[in-house]
Amino acid sequence: MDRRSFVRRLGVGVALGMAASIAGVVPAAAQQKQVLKATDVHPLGYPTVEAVVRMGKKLEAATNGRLSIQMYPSMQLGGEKEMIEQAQVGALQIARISVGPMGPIVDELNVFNMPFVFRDVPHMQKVIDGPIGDEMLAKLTASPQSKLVGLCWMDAGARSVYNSKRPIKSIDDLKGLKVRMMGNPIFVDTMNALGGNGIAMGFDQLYNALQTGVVDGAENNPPSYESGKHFQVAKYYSLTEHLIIPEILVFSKASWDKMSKEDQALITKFSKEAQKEERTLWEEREKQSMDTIKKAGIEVITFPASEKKKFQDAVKPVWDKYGAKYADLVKRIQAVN
Ligand code: GTR
Repeated sequence: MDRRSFVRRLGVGVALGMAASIAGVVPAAAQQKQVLKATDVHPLGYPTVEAVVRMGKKLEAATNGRLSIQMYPSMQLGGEKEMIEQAQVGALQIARISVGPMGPIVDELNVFNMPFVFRDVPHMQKVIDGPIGDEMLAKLTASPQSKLVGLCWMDAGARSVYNSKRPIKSIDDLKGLKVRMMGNPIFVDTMNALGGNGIAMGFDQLYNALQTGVVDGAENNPPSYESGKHFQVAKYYSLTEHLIIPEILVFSKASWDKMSKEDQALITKFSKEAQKEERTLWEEREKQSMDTIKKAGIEVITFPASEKKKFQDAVKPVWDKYGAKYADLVKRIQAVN
């Protein structure tokens, strides 16, 4: 198209737009397109990422393209610590993070970071789907230092230890191993109580640390172990299931406060749906990840109940140190059937 016809078309477009606004066809809000920046440490296709991408499509459809989500996966905007900081200042709007690094910001959330606090994954799911889950999201939102709005929970199964040195078949095999933990003192203390040597480190540094032997191992759920390719550099996976930590979708409070009540309600509604969708995606992915690692020759070690009990007993010092302040909440969690 030559310049003159381009300018002519532009003129027609502007004139049509003006006419439409004057006639009230295009409401003022429709002109304010907003692209919400979302991020996750995991790649496209990972359950948590896919759930947010789907949420973006729904948002776009419901607002005729006025609101949309641009996903920055695979740590493109940094690790979880950086993601939280950017959300707090409104440099991004949506972050999907583990409750692990949220504990130091909103202490009550730490109850979910306590070792063996949940009996199993279905127990954790019931808790986050019920009143305790709602309360914790509300606490996160109300906490002045969080500067975040808690939108919904996401499932992340149970975390288990993997390492490059030896198959861990009993708790004694953990002795002396340098195991990367998420940045939260509870986790370092948990690993130390189990006999290993807990080292706090960002997820973004972990693959290299495993490869170069800075750490001997780490702990995570099957999809993260598989998707992060950690299984290629740490071949022994022992199903310790010592932590069952839900994940959380947060929205920048600075950005949230600038949105209309209607838009906030829409985002809240789609978040709740995302929580359900992610669970189905998670269950499928967990199976696929286990298949992938087994096919790759990974030794997956399970424990008899008697050995599992040793792991549970060993973390008593962690409960002694941190447990008292969450006692009431823990009672309520245990009462969920
Ligand atoms: C994953 C989780 C991430 C991150 C990571 C880690 O399971 O999805 O949000 O917390 O673990 O170990 O840092």
